[in-house]
Amino acid sequence: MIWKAPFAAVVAAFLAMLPSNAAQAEDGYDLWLRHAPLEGEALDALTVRPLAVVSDQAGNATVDIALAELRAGLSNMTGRAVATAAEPGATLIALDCDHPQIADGGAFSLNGSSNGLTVYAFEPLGCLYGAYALLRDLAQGTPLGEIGYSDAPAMPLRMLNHWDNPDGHVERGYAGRSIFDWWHLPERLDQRMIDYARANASIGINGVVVNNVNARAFMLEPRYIVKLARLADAWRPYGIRVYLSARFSAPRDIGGLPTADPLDPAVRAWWKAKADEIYAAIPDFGGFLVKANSEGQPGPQDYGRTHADGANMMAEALGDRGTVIWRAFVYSEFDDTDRHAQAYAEFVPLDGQFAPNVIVQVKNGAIDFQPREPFHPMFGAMPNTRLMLEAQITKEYLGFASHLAFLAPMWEEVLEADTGHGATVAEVVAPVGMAGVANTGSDRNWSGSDFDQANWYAFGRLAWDPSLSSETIAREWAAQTFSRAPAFLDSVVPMMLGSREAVVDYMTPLGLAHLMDTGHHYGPAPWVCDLERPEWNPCYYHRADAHGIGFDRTERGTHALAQYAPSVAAQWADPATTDPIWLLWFHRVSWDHPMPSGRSLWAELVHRYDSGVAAVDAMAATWADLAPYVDAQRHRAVTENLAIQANEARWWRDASLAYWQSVNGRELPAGTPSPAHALDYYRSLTFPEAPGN
Ligand code: BDP
Repeated sequence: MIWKAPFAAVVAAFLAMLPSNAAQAEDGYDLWLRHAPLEGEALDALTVRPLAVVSDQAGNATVDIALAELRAGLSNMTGRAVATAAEPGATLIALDCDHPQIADGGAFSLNGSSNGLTVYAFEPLGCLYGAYALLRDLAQGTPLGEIGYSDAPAMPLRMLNHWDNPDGHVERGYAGRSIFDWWHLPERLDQRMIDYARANASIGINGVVVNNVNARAFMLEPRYIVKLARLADAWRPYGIRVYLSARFSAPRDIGGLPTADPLDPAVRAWWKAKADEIYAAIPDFGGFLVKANSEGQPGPQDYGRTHADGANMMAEALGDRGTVIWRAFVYSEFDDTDRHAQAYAEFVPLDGQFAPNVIVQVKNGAIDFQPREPFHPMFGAMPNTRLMLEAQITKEYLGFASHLAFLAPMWEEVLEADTGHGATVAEVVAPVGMAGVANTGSDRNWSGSDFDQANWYAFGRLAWDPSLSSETIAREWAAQTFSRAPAFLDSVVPMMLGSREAVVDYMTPLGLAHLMDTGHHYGPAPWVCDLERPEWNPCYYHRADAHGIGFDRTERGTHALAQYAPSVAAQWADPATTDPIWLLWFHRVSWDHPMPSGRSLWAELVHRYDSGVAAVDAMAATWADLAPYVDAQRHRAVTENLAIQANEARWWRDASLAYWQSVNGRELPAGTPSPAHALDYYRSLTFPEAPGN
């Protein structure tokens, strides 16, 4: 078959000339780990000579994964077989995973030359992270010989929190059912569990809380411990430790005790025995995540004890084997102070009282994962407590999976914020870590939409290195996920970077918040004012009437602003000088309030809604132009989502404006289109079947 090789070469050359959408359809399952064929200089550097990938530490499970990833990735990228032993004259990629000069904790160094590249690390995990970093660099088109740098994770704990229930439902999940098949574990381990670990390890995630913070106590029973042990065994070589959300009342719920009082000796003994039982099965079990005395969950306050009493009791049970991650997301139906101020008020007085193996996990903002919130005032205010940042990757309040919103700019905004206590938020949490509420599900593309994969990716990358810019992350992700063509990236990256601001504009502009419909949080409902708990009502947050709109958190109002350091509070104290993005978060102003743009508040609000809608239309146009660079299946999927988003952005704008007009009795500025329907229409819409609730 002498014709075969030249014919194949001709075909390959022809295929290389075609835009990539002529290639096989893709469904997104491979995430950013597609390792698409290289071209040009990057390909030449890998194909001038035979390629070999080797390590003296082969045989170690983690090193073997690194070797297998490199061999498979390189062979995909080059279209050639990769040798598993050094051959004379080969380009050698070597893993040295026992190198004393590199730090532990996953650090690595990549040293490329024209002859090959060595990954240096102190331990196998560093080699694995180095291998993924190398693949990431190559997949972006960097020639092997130009790769040379050292890297190490900035934060020790980089974790995902799954709000997955044991029955497969995912609270605030918009990507299908849970990826965890508890029913068939431990006997059956789905391949998805390995692919999930790969994806996480490739972005440095090293901890996974497998179950919802609204936890079922039975997940601590022996039958679940064996299931969890199977996952722990599967993920260990990927550097991932498992954690459980623990229900505080478990000693009562499943332990047969009459109380869960943290100071009760029998309760303490129960948790100690439970911890021992878990460690016997999972020696590197990470620890417990606890949501206590929040939204109806049990906690130490049920017994007149503090959060520190509860957390320290569980920390004692774990000892130096693990960590208690105690959530600061608390607000109470019996507390009529501003919800914004409640977590700070409960936790800051406890500074210094938490055991060394307790971490307090603080949401990025003081309310609840809104499209935009100022950083939580607890950051920087508890210097003697280990604080960790909690971000939400799943888009509960940002349009679910169908709205394109790249969240790195939102997290970057928080991480870069100067707390006024001598550190940025990133500096406060860097010694501890970051947790992200996962957006994974059983959907083929994992996250319910192709672009939501970018948020999983961005979370991991920022937890690894919070100084990375959103732009760098977007570029990396888009190059690996879709196409490294410069023309594609120059267009898709700005589109991603502006996408979250578009959501802010059409949902909650100028510092408005929590205007989503009740329960499921799908769509607008600023008119809801009659729910039993005041802080569940959108009216509680916007406070709009004929005179004005906004929440006064200055000393004339709830004084929550005083929880920020003086230098920060000063920036937001005066409505005339407050950045408009925070205006209605901290101030109540009249509809005629003059804005820096020269418009009145009312005109500015209308303008922002219109900008948000226009931005979505612009994203759809940009994406349409990018069809030549993207396989048809994923291109169409994104196009369909953008059409949903365009409709829903208009719905948000129209419903919100119709409601504000009903309150302020004002006309829209000249030339502004009226809402498509009367307010009653928007109010009549109900969505009992909305997902994730
Ligand atoms: C809210 C979610 C709710 C979570 C809660 C939490 O609506 O489902 O249980 O946060 O973080 O945003 O505990």
